[in-house]
Amino acid sequence: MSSFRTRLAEASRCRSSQLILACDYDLKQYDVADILETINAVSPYICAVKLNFHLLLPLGSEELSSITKTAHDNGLQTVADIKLNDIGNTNRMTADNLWNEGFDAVIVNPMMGLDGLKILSEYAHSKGKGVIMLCHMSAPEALQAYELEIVTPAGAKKCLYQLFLDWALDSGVDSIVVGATFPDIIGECAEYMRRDIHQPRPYIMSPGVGAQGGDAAAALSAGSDYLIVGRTILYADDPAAAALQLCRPVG
Ligand code: OMP
Repeated sequence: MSSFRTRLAEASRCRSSQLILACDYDLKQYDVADILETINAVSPYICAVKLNFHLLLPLGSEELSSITKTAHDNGLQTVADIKLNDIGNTNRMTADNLWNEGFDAVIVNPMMGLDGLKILSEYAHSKGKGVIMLCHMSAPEALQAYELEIVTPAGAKKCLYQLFLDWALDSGVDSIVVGATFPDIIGECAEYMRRDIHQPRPYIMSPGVGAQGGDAAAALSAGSDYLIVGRTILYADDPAAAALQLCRPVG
C-alpha cells in the first residue's frame, strides 16, 4: 500500500499543483451537491481536498464517503481537518472513523504531546494514512500561543512552535501546518528541517492565502510545499479559474 505522502506528491506532480482545496462551504447556503460540483470543477488544478469540522459534524458517513469518493475518482487526496488532540485510545478510534469514511489524512494538534504524535503517526502509517500537525497557525492570534517562549526539559529556551517542529521531526508526522501569513516562520522551519537528519522531512502546508492576507508566491518561495486555500477559490465567480491562477502563482 502506498503512503499518503507518496499519493499526495503524485497527485501534485500529475497536475503541477501544490493546492489543497479547503472545501469550507457554509452548509446553510450550500449542500453536498455543490461540494461535489466544485471538486469536479477544480480537480485539474488541485491535489487534495480538505474538509473542516463544520462539514464533518453535520454530514453523515454516507455523505462524507460520497465526497471522499468523488475526490478519489478525480485522483485527489482527502484530509479531515479536526485538529485532533486527545488520549491515544480516542485518537485511534477517531482516526478509524475517518479512514472508514475514506479520508487519507487527519490534521492534529501537537498539544497531545510527542508520544501521542508518535503513536498516532505509526498507527496511521500502518494503514497507509497520514498525519498533518499544526506547527504555527495563520491567524494573528497565533502569536499569543505558538510564539510563547518556553524552557525545554534540557534547559533550552525556544518558542512553542520550535518545540512543535522538533516533535514533528521526531514523531514522523507527514506534514506540518505553518500559516502563509508568516512567511519568515515558513522559511525558518524549512531551513531547520533541511539541516535535520530525519528523512523524509515533513512537508510544509500553508493556509492563509488570499482571504487571510497571505501571498501564495511568498509562501512557496519561503519553503511551503502545499497551499491550503478555501474562500478565494470557493467564492470566486469561476472557482476553476481561481484555482488555476493560484496553482501557478509564479510566472
Ligand atoms: P481560507 O482562509 O478560506 O482560504 O481557508 C483556510 C483554511 O485553512 C480553513 O479551512 C482553515 O480552517 C484552515 N487553517 C487555517 O486557516 N489556518 C491554520 O493555521 C490552520 C488551518 C488548517 O489546519 O487547515
